[in-house]
Amino acid sequence: MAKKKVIIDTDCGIDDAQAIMMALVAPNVEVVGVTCVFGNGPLDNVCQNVLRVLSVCEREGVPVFRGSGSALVGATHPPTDHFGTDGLGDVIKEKDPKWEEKIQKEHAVSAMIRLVTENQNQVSLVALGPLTNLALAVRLDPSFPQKLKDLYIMGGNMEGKGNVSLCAEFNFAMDPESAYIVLEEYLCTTYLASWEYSCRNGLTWEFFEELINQDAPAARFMQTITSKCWAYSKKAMKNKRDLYFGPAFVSYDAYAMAACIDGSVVTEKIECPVRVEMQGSIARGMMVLDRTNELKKSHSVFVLTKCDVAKFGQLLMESLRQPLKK
Ligand SMILES: [Ca+2]
Repeated sequence: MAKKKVIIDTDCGIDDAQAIMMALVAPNVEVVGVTCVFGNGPLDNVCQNVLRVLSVCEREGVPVFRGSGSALVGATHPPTDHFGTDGLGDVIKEKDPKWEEKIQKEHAVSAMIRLVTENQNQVSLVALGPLTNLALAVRLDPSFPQKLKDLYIMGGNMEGKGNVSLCAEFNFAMDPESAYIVLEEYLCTTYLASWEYSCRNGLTWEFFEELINQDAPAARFMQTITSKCWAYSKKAMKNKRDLYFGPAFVSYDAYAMAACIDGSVVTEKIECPVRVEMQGSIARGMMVLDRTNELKKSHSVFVLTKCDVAKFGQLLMESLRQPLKK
């Protein structure tokens, strides 16, 4: 069977690293490129983080492209307290002096358009960061979305609960205009793994311990980057997530990736139009579900609601058993 071609658009924080590893290990997936965007860290850090993940998995052949370093509108001030200032928990000391040479010369947005045009209706795009590169892609090539096989997004919210602000989820809040453009103009089949979806399908901290204590380089890498990160500490209760959903280990981006790799991981979803709020003092960046079609939109997306947590956990476990034996 032909492998599923996947482009990963990422702001490579710790959960992105997890999601990328999940794609790399999946036997039915070919990662045709990784495109970088600002978000969990500044763009330079994101690029280096992706290279580190590929190196740990001994998959340096996957091309990495540099994309947008800031939002379409307004200044960007990503919080630095979640996955550290570098996005990977501020524990990696050694820096590859030649990392810039390992990044492709072609811009991420051009690469996305080229790869998808060369493989029409065959590429799944998995977006794990702010949607700036995707918004630029549809501006440069309005036919880009219809050339995709499908689109998977980690982002937005479905219950009005926010993590980075009162009502907005991080990826959408970092660039609300781009999130708006993508959800209005990408008329391809779209699956949304919202913040609440991942939080409602969390795993136990006992599972997390088992996950990172596996005997493989990728597991040891994950253990290192989560070692000093409060987001991966079960002691760091009293955050919004635990307050809303109870304590759990939640690897956000991995939920969108799992849906792409194996559709049967998703057991329930809602099909409806959605829109992103761009104005407002408390709801900027919030996604709303229009279940009664008041917005009169012609396009609906699939908002994921329930996950086969056991199957998802299995994908996580396998993703850290890398590099694969040759
Ligand atoms: Ca991310």
